[in-house]
Amino acid sequence: MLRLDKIVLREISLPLKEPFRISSGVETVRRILLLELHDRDGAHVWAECVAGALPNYTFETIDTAWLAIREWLAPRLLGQAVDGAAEVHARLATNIRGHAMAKAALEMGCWALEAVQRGRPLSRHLGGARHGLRDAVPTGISLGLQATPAALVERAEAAVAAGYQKVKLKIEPGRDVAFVQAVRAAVGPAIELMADANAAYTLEDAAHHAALRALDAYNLLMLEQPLGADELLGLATLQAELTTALCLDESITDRGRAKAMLALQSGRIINIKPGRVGGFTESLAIHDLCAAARPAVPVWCGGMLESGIGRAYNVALASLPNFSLPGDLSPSARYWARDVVTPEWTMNAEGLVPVPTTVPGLGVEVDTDFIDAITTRMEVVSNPAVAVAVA
Ligand code: OSB
Ligand code: MG
Repeated sequence: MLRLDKIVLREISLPLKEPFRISSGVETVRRILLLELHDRDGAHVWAECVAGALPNYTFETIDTAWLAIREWLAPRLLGQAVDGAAEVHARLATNIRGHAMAKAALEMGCWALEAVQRGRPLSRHLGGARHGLRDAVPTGISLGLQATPAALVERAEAAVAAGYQKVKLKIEPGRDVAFVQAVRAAVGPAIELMADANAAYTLEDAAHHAALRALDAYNLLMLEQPLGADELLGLATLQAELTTALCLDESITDRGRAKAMLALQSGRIINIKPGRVGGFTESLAIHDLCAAARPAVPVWCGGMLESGIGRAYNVALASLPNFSLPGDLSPSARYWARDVVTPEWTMNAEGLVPVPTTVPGLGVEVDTDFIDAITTRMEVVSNPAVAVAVA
């Protein structure tokens, strides 16, 4: 039983070590929305909303999420008895369209709160009775767009040397074939390489189409989201032309979209980001749907440049058995000079990130002093649902 009596929203500002550029925009200082969920029984957890500063990846932003949580979503939980975390998704989704990242932050926080209440690590609480939960998850790196192939090659070689099990290259029209070719030549045929276009191409442009076809020659593990999020038909056309498996990210906003992908054969792999699909209940549904498909559709856990708090949720999800490909789960030091958790997230030389399996909840301590120092705004939403600005 959950009964939230206070939700604290905070924005923190965390500078990336290096700007991260994708086809639709660049992040230099990550503005991150963190939540603290307090249950009436005294249990307390931190959660993270993965929305960015600008509506380039999806239409959600940190500001729309803040509004949605305060005005519409938090009031659906505060002061109310909820049987369990599995019930929260439906509560938040009914008659509130969209705002998946805002919903997910609250919903995933409820899963963690329930894990704390039951004294279980989040991974084991989420996994439930499933067999094959892992103690360490394989990770890949996502490399942002670079000015030259040489700059990308340098980063890809460093990633391989660090032990990453997969190297993902961001691409866009004009920065694609030559960049992928250079990296493939540098790292050799045995490295798992993939490209992610973040929806930058259209089949209506002959040059775009030709570039996507040309990428088929580099033995990519997959090509992620080459076309627009709503282009399931175009993606099916493209998939039929290519040997390379398409992986969908932006297109998969809920289990219905996953079913449509399977039916239309718009792709063969799904990148599950729990924030993008509205939380863990929907992530588990997509995971199970893909595991049951024939042939089974592999899934892997994507990333959104999360802080160490969001990372805890992703690592727990990625410990599920059908997360059979390396996730974008880089350790803290890849992004930040200092992370907001202790211990920071690490990866060993085999590219494995350990899954916390002993401590209840997230499995890392949140560094509240550091968070206080980098907080730029804060608001308490409490029961009764009265919003009070405190900073
Ligand atoms: O498309 O996977 C993506 C970051 C921001 C927005 C979209 C994406 C990404 C990444 C980063 O690829 C992965 C990471 O968190 O390391
Ligand atoms: Mg992506």
